[in-house]
Amino acid sequence: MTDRNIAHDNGRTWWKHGVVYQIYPRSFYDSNNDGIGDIRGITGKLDYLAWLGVDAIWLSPIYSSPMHDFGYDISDYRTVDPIFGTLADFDELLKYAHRKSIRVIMDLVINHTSHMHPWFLESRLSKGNPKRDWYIWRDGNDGKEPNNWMSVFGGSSWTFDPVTSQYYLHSFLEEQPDLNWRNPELRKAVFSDIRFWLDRGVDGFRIDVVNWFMKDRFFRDNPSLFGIKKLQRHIFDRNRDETQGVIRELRGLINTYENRMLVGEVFSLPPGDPSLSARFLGDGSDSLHLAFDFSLIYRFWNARMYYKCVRRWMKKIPDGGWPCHVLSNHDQRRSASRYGHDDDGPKREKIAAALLLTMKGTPFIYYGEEIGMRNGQIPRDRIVDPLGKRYRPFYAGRDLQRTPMQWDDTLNAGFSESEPWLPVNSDYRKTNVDIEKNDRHSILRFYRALLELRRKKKSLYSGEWKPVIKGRRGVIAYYRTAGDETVFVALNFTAKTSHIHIRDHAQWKVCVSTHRSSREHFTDLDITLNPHEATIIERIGEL
Ligand code: TEU
Ligand code: CA
Repeated sequence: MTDRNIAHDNGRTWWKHGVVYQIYPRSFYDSNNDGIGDIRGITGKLDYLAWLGVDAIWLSPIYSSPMHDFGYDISDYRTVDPIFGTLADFDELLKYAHRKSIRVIMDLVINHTSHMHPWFLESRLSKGNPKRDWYIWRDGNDGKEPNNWMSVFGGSSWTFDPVTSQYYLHSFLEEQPDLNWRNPELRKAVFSDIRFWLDRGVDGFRIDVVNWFMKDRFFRDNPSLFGIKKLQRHIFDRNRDETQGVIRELRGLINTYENRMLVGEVFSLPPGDPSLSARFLGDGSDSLHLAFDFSLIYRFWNARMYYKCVRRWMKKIPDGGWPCHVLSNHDQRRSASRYGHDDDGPKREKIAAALLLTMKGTPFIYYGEEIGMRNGQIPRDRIVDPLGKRYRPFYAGRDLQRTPMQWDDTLNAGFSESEPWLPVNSDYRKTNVDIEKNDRHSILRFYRALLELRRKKKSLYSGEWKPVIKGRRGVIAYYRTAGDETVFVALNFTAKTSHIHIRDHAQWKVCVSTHRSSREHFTDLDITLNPHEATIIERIGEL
């Protein structure tokens, strides 16, 4: 693979210095007009992704699946679901993506499989089946579930199977039985499936619920949380230290290939403590390359809180580890919907984008975030997410953040010529790629400018982070430095002007800004920030 730029250090550190774009394949682009996005659809949009300037794409699962959880229930790790295309389509995507220096990361869902995976079909046949121990089976406790563990999708984690009169464990849906990671044969089988994709040339994996693999050997009851019976502290079915052993083994496998990476979804509730994620970074070479911290996703719009979140995360990163940052994903409300629906919303999107793309650490962009896509409106009878079906009308589920990508203002936002699997957001006539490409002030053009700057500036893609203003009066400001290159980032989270004055006797010039032209120069950091201004300047000399 040829590299577009120096940010890649001959490919070895692309995952540190690049930017990853998450694609929910069902919703990106439909190449054959059956209403569902597919692999060829992604291949067809590689030019767009290269124009935008991302370095890698992560695909939510495209493997064979009965789709009870839209692909997060896998029935065969080595095939592509026909809804998305064929293995040949995938190889073609990989080839063309690599030609454009875009890496491809797959989702790896190995805490559980589908209940239709041949391993589980065998496992449930009899207690003596050789694959019995590949899943987690237990006798009932006085005619009830083996213990009190609760599924994140509601109800008990145990389902009774009349075939052998035992219960099996499922941390999610009953159609998603948990694998038994204590079984060495199971480990071998999964690792060999992983090798299948590494050998094809995929550049890495995003690992689903990486902190849930190992369960307590004694199946002890979880204690309750806040004294509420239905809420649990998941100390026995999640977050077990033993899981690190599995990850270390997996990293060992990954290390036998060149330039591949692992990013883990460390999911815990209640959210907000990054130390768990940090533990998965090990010493930088023995565990995951990257681990998500979702703290920002759960914060209200407030400079002080945002600063604290980022600071806490940065402080936890172990020596040799590397941070990453994310504003949204397919499970969470879209970031643009969190910043408010008044006129300030779109301005805040730009502030958040500037933070995401100028921080130290690998940024992840959720498809559509770059055009300011918001949560969709899904009528009750169109809800398909199992969570939405279970909890509506109190919680509409995750369909809202998975609506089709808005390409242009034609039928179905240019996503498909047929009725899409989820309705297109009604704002698609003004929020779409086509319109925003031609609008200098659009959020899309702002993302693109930031991505371009980040690629050019070593201080941004690999430098140190030195915070200066830590949320005081609604402003976050920091230096990014590498060698003698220095960039200064100023973000005004509020609707009021704010004055910064740091007497550093240096000369500065604007790189990217929501309010200023690149011709503007400063002497000293003497800037009056406009309401909702994000400005990035570079040091060009001494006074
Ligand atoms: O998510 C883990 C997870 O716990 C979330 O599902 C979360 O609880 C939920 O979205 C409520 O916000 C991963 C995947 O990202 C998710 O899409 C899958 O449904 C889940 O694992 C099971 O594989
Ligand atoms: Ca299709």
